[in-house]
Amino acid sequence: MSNSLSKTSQDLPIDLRFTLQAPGTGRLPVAGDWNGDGVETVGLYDPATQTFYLRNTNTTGPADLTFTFTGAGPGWRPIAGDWNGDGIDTVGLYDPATSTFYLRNSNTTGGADLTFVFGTPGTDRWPLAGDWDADGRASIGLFQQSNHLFLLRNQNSAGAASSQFTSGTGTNTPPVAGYWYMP
Ligand SMILES: [Ca+2]
Ligand SMILES: [Ca+2]
Ligand SMILES: [Ca+2]
Repeated sequence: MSNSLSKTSQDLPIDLRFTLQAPGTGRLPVAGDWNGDGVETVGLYDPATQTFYLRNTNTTGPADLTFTFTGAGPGWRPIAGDWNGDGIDTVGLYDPATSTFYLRNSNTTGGADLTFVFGTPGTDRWPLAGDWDADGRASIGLFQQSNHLFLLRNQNSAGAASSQFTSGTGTNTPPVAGYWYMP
């Protein structure tokens, strides 16, 4: 992972360095516990082919899971979380053109199990996922890069933000959620 993703410091040491062997350009990273063993590992999403590549260990090697997200469009951005509280993180996609989330409850080829609109469209919108209210289920959020506004919702459904706040500075700071970059 690049230090540029860090939200806490430019000086954090890199603890792990490895390659997910899924060559190509334009891949977007995701992270999650794909097999429920308590360890978060990496994955990549290829918007050009709507294909996810997930690996179950943070070591160099090929994907353990490869599948396509049926119905995905170009420009959609990946997220991952345990939407249904079964201990397994699964993938989702966010379409910034319509501000629509598409969440799937298994890491297999298929379409969205949950589809809903949250927030307003904009190319500066980046999707987030986390268990914001600690009820055992992950839900979605948005980071609006232009004004550094975080919008979090505690349910995976259409509706208003459960909380919102501004944070950070700079113009090219993608958000992160999870434990890897916490101080
Ligand atoms: Ca795992
Ligand atoms: Ca799950
Ligand atoms: Ca939750």
